[in-house]
Amino acid sequence: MLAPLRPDHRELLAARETGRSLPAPFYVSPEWFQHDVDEVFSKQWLFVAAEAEIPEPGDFVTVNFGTQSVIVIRADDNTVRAHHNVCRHRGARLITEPRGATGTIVCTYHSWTYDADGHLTYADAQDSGFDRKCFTLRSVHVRTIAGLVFICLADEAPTDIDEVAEIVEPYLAPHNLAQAKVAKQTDIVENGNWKLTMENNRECYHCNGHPELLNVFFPIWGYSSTDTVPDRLAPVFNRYRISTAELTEVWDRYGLPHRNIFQLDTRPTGFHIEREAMDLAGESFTLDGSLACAKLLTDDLPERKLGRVSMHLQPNMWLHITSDHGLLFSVIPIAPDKTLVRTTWLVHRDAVEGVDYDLNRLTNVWEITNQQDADFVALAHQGISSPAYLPGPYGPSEVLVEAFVNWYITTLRTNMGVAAAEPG
Ligand code: 3BY
Ligand code: FES
Repeated sequence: MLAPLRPDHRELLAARETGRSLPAPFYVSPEWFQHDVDEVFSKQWLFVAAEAEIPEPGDFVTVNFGTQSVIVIRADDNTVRAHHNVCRHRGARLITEPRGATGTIVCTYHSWTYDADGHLTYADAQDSGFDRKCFTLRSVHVRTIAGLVFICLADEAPTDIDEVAEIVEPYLAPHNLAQAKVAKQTDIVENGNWKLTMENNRECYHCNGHPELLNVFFPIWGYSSTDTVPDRLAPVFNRYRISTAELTEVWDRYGLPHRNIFQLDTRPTGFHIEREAMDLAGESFTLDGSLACAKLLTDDLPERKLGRVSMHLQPNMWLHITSDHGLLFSVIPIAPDKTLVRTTWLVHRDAVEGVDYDLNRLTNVWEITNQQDADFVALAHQGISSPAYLPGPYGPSEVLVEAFVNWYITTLRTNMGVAAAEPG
């Protein structure tokens, strides 16, 4: 049974003013948290894993949020399947480990046994009329896009995922993430609401707080190449324009799409994808911008300097890909003030640690950046928890934050049947 929408919350949702951060209850109230779990995380497509995490049949990861748990497993035919992690006998959770490899899924309670497709293959001591076919695991929608695994828990998943895949696949597929291997994965629990984690990701207004990342990341969000930029950004913007012109030739030579596509708040599965130059050596997310992994992700794309492909997808992911590695981020809400941020570094399957890459050099800049971001998110959550908090205005460099918040409000209004209040 879903939590009912309190009248004051219905009013807040109807009346939300655009152009400003959200009123406090959206971030701190346990009821809103439950609405987010029920109406956003249980209904949208969620990024939950890289295919590289489950390369062989039988490899699985489990994804938990709220009271839900899902098994994402590679089947014998090499496709990825997702099932509710709930036994069809008397409901026990089947797999408690976060990841692993298994020939069959065996319930530890009474040993009902399922294959990777979810079929019940064994149930001891049943009547002669017992039909195993009636007790297949309840499946969850699953979709892979260029090596990224998405699930949707709704009975009817948003259908625009096919259009999104068609647009983003040509950007992502040349980087071979489906054939990559995981070099490292980290989990950070941020002390803030999941929306603050997403909002923080969607702007570089705070990027002076990321001196290491800023060596290579042009903080140009919200400006187009013809805009007049603030004085402090002028030198960096100049370098950005020159590198972009150089890289555009390279991208065109290899047929790599690079148009900036911004559909973050105009569709159910909102997304943004872009190909951008990077500063200094322009090759990778290292302190000097030079490669972190000598073996590039794609054998037939031998350019070290490709800049980055970046994608942002509502509600819970973003990624960056350079010529030598992929960096994937997924966000899972744990509590109103606790959010899991999972970061996965992917390199070429044959890249050898200590030979082709040094793990510390590969992960250093983003491990530092993630910690800085976690600190910002905690500060934001603390401030918003005070009765003194009032929603504040978004500036020009916060367009992606605004798009996230607008998408979130539209999604909630649609899913909860709440109309926007008449202005005035
Ligand atoms: O990863 C990102 O896309 C954002 C932008 C700058 C900082 N950051 C965490
Ligand atoms: Fe799973 Fe009984 S609850 S076998």
